[in-house]
Amino acid sequence: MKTLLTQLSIATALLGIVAPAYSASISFRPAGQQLDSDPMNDLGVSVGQQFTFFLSIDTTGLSSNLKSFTYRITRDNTEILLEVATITPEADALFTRNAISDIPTPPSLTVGTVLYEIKPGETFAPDSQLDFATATYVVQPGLVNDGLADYQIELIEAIDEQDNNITSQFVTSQTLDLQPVPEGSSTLGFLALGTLSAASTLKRKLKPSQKDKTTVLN
Ligand SMILES: [Ca+2]
Ligand SMILES: [Ca+2]
Repeated sequence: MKTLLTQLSIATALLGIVAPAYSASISFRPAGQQLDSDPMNDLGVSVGQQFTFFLSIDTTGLSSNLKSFTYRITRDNTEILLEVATITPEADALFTRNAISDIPTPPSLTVGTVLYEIKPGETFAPDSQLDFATATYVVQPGLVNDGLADYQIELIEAIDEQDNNITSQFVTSQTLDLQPVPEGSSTLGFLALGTLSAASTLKRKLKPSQKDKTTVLN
């Protein structure tokens, strides 16, 4: 039984590499990975580094079209500072984006709340995945490995076409602890890494020219 469970978890992990989102969810990439003993996922970055989160909504398993969703981003300004956040062209074709509030919260957090509403005549069907926003940050001198969330997304409310609140059908939150990486490993921070093997493969492939290209694309 234990072997079967191990195989199942390995299979799940493998599936996760191909299709990270396997149920209705709100999420971001890079999701990081476990780099230490505290339970939160970690991402190694360097002070001064610019990087981009890709925010995604997944409606796998829902039974009705999604009409609107409201989410909250909490970020720690001592470790990462927001440069710019924008709706993606793909999402802009379907949704209107309304920034509801962006509130500094002592000692160092800012909490942003955003509402996406489907445009008239458009639909966002079940079993769809959409990168709906990008958010570019610069890593700050306060970067530290403290096991606390530096970046968190929470789905506050999801409403379907029949005006039902379907929030409970989603995986509604994800967190990440940014932390320093040793010299020479900073390229890891540019990537969404699922596994250590993926990390080593990608790290080998990441030539300086590609790194520059990544930055420009962001
Ligand atoms: Ca951790
Ligand atoms: Ca941190």
